[in-house]
Amino acid sequence: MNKNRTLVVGDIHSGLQALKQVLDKAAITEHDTLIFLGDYIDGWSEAVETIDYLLELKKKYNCIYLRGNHDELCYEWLTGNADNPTWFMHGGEATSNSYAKVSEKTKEIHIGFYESLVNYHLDSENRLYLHAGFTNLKGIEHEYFQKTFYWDRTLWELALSLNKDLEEEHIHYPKRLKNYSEIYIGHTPVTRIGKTTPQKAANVWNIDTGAAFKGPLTIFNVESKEYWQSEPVYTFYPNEKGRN
Ligand SMILES: [Mn+2]
Repeated sequence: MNKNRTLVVGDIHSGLQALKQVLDKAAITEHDTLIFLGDYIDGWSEAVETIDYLLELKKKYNCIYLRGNHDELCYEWLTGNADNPTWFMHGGEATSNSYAKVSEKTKEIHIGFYESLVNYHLDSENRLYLHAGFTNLKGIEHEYFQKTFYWDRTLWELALSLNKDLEEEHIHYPKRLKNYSEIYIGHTPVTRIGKTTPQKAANVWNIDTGAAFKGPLTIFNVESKEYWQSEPVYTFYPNEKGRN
C-alpha cells in the first residue's frame, strides 16, 4: 500500500459529523495529502464548528483547502454584512444562524481562513483540483475571471456530454480536457444524475456526492481510485432540512 496517499474530499456543506466519519474510515495519517474541494459551509447547522475543525486539522495533517462558491459568498457576507437573499436561500441561512452565536474574534479567524483558500491546485502528476471548472481552452493560467474556478458548470457538462468513442487524437476532442492528466471537481452534485458515488466522465472526476442534499460525503484516493463514504449526511441532522 502506498503510504503517501493523495486524498480528495468532496463538498462538506457543514456536515461535520459526516466529515469526521469519513476521515476515520479512510484512516488518515500524517503521510497523506488531503485536498478539500471547497464548499465547507451552507447546508447543515455546523458551519462554525466545521471551519474550526478544518483549522485544527491543518495543524496536524497536510491539507490543501480550495475555494468553493459558498465559501466566497459567506466571506462576502462576513466582511460586508449585507444580506444576500439568494445566498440565504441556498444554505446561507443555516450559516448565518451558526455565526450568530460566535465572538468577533472567531469571525476574524474565520475570515482569515476564507482568505487563505486557493482557487486551484496542480500536482506533480499534472492532476488539477478545483471546486468547479475552467473555460479557457489553454488551461487555468489563461482564465479571465477567477470566479469561474468556483462557479463554472460547463467543464462537467462538457465531460458528461462527450461521446465515449471519440478518440483523444480526434480533431473534435475538447482541448480543455487535454491540458491535464486528470481533473478533480465538486460543485455539481452527482445526485443530479441519479448517483451517490464519485463519477468519472472523460478525465474528469466529480467527487461531490450530494452531502448538502440526500447524499453521503466522500473521500477519494486519486492513486488507487478507492473511496470511503459517510452515512447519508442528513441522517446526522435528523431535525434539519439541509438544502432540500
Ligand atoms: Mn457545493
